[in-house]
Amino acid sequence: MTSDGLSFPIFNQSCSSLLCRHLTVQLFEQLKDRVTENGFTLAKVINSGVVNQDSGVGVYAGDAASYDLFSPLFDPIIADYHGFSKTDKHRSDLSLEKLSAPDPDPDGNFILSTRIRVGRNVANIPLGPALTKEQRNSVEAQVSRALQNLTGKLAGTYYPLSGMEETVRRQLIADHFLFKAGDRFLDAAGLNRDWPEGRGIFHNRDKTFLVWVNEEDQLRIISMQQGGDIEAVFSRLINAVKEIEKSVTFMFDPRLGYLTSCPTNLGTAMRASVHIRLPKLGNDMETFKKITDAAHLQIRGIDGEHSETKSDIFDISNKRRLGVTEVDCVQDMYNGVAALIKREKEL
Ligand code: ADP
Ligand code: CIR
Repeated sequence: MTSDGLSFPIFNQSCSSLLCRHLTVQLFEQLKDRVTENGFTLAKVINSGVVNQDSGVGVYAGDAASYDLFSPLFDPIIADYHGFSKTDKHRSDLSLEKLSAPDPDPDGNFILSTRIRVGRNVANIPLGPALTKEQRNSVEAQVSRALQNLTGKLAGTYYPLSGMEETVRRQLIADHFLFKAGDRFLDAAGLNRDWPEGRGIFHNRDKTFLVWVNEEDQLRIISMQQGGDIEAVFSRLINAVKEIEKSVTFMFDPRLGYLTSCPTNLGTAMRASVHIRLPKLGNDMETFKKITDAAHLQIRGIDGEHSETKSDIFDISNKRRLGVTEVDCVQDMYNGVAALIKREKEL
């Protein structure tokens, strides 16, 4: 069932998304006739959460104006997810020297790989859910041109999704480098329109620096490598972001930080994660969750968001991204991972 925007949506009894918890009939009536200059409406904001009743959040913004016009719905969802109030102001800080994260697993017994990504969108155009085909193609042209100019260890090649060999595409996904196709949450948000045109991936030779183009956000800038050297991964990411910023101006809001299509990514738009093998904690989810909750971490399966864990390997990452700095995000991840390893060794 899609959201028609005329009548209050039907939510299943089992629905526990932030959307169904915060959208009241009164709020729906207040917002249902509002439209941004890019044609984004309440029906579009909530469609993903109405179609996918198992959403954790369920809302997307179509443009910067969506966060203003639909703020009576977005603000409580943002407060609930990030603990960020209406009067809070985001601060960005990409200083490597403020991070204290020595490799928590120097013998390589637990951490398989470390990855830090940030989402970015181009200033003065809509976000992905309201982007036209022409605008999306123009983002791809602008960003791929900027990336081709990178030098040294960041130098690499842009591979458009259109025309990519199926075996290559599947292997890139299996190796955790490329986004999947057909995500139903993104689909209902309007983010898969005209697929695969305008999408692609850039990476350096070693695949330690990658950029996804026109997936959930127009850019996902990624630094990753085997093992647990978090500082090396953060350092490469900072360098890459600064280089790309020289030729692309990103959408930034003084209160909400970097603007992204999903409100969970606002602020730093950063997810710092490890893939970590924890066989003992994996069998004691109560203790596991206690540690991750205290450290503000999220547990995902290793095939990306909404994937289930099939083995004793987990994806552990920072949950908070707004109202905390980039350094805080990585520090949260480091602190929690160090605590998990300590507990795993004790069990
Ligand atoms: P995002 O991190 O961009 O929000 P996903 O959770 O869907 O999106 O993850 C995207 C891909 O990155 C998936 O293939 C996932 O397995 C991979 N990934 C995430 N963290 C790591 C990590 N620490 N090491 C290796 N691959 C990772
Ligand atoms: C959902 O609501 O489940 C999806 N739209 C994705 C939400 C973002 N991810 C998250 O909570 N970590």
